[in-house]
Amino acid sequence: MKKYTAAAAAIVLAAVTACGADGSDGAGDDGTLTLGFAQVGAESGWRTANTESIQQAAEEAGIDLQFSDAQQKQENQIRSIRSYIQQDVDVIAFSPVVETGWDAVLLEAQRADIPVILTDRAIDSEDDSLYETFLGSDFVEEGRKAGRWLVDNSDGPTNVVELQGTTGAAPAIDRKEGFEEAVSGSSDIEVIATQDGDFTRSGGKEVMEAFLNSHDDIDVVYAHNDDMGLGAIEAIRAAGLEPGEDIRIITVDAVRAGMEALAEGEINFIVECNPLLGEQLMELVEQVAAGEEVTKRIEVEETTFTQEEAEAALPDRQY
Ligand code: GZL
Repeated sequence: MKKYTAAAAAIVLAAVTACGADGSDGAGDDGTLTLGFAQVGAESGWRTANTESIQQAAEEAGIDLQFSDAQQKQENQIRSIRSYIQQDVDVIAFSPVVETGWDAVLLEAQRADIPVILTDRAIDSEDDSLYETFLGSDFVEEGRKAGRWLVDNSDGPTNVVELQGTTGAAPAIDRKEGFEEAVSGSSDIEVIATQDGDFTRSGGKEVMEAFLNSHDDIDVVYAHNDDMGLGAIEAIRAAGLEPGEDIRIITVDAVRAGMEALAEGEINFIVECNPLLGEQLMELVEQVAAGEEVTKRIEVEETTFTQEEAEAALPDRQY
């Protein structure tokens, strides 16, 4: 009997030690936290600033960052999240490229007892226990700000073409909703065409070229991000028209290239979307890794810029 008891005790001890040694119940052996981050891609100036903010903040916080770029493909983000589960990281964070299709992989993370943080973009799920918190912007309000500016700065019939972000992405869905809500009270403002430009400069240029070929009465472009707005500027110039004058342009983000075009008069109004989420994200990583309760939705500060405001703000912009 004694022989079996000792053997059984050895097996239990080995199991417990093995479990504790792989850091599955907290930070690594030296106390360093590991964060697995699955980024959308590198599609825009905003994304670049967001990535740099996360990488710099992880370094400053002494957090080991495992980082992946999904090239705007959901299957790549899901693959990265699964690899972080396999690695048994302390926390997983990601910016969901689209709103749906995440429940299965997030359930796997939950069963592996790895907390998940959503940054930048949200998911559309019935089960909000699948993530600890969302850190990012109110995209519907961003759309409202764009629409309100147009209502306040239009005189008479105004035809708008809309360059939408990636189909199914929270910022694309919400910025469209907010803009439509804000202009719905003005019978003069009509969205005569809307199409997905995938948040990229080339996508914005291609869609704007198509709009210009099929419409000769475009007054305003509403682009869901600066990069598509900058692509539209190229198409408008190629058509022999003056951006900011013949066709006015409203965009969202306020990255450097967009702010420079605004200050030069090629863009007329920009709604800021703050990409600098890194510091707040690392604080949240430390809190959830320690098992602390965190607020379910944390929205960041952001503003808007006219051409005059852009000129004044440019010298101090971080991105
Ligand atoms: C918004 C972010 C969007 C930016 C685009 O938070 O998800 O994705 O507005 C980026 O520039 O591609």
